[in-house]
Amino acid sequence: MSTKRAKSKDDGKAVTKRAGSKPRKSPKPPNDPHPKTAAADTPVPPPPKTATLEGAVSPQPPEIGINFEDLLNDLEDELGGHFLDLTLALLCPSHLYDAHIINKAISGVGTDEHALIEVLCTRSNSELELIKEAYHTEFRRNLEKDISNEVSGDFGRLMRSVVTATRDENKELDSKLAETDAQKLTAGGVGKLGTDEVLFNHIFCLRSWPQLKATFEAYRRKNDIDIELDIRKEFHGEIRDALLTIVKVAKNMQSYFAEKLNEAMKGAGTDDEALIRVIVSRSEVVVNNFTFV
Ligand SMILES: [Ca+2]
Repeated sequence: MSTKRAKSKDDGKAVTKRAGSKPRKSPKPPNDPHPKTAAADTPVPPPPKTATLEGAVSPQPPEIGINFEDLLNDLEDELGGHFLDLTLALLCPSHLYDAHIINKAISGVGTDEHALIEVLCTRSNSELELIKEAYHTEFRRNLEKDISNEVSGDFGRLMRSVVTATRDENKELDSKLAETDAQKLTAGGVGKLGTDEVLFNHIFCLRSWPQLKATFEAYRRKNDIDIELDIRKEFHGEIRDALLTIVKVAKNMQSYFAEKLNEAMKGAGTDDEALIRVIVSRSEVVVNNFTFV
């Protein structure tokens, strides 16, 4: 590719590039050059060097032939820091990127529940299927089994249900069902001592997004209170975060991700990893009509 070398800036530092020869580095997936599998310590192979931009999701692949390895090497020469991470991540197909995010979230000691919730509770069935496929290809592991092993309790059950990718995707609304579900959620939540977690799991993981939105509206009409407030009373910890995420996504997915962006940037400093994760995962979906709240 280009042999042009010029000054480039990243993180405030000017870097002078050499003309002519350039070091060749291995292409790497975003954020995590060689992530390890959850259980085995086997290095994950980098993306195939013969890969082209065919299949990349954002930006759309150009029609002209570009050697992917050359492109990655040139980007690594020209850029650095978080801007390089972001650029490489944007070149990665979103389901592959998500597979790496999940692997990183469950690898090693502990679990990054926030990343797991953000990815698994917001993707469509077809996206989840692609993620599972990419996870298997990249790490030679079964995502559903890894999730089962990694997270337990009510939160684990919810994550297992979500990852089965069986959410109804019928676009037609059933208003009677919304009323019935709102009634069941009331009876199984604030209407009883304790909480019927299985019921919440069933409705939140199987109903379509528009159906859930209608259910939450019915819940508000019936109880004169948003379901988020009752979820906060009935649940604690990660299961609460996951259910609240599903409510927010059902009501307005763009607002949910706008909120995530705000969380990543507010206050002193920036959660760069979360910022890159949100920008990359939504770049092809909402970048043209983002709503800031
Ligand atoms: Ca209760």
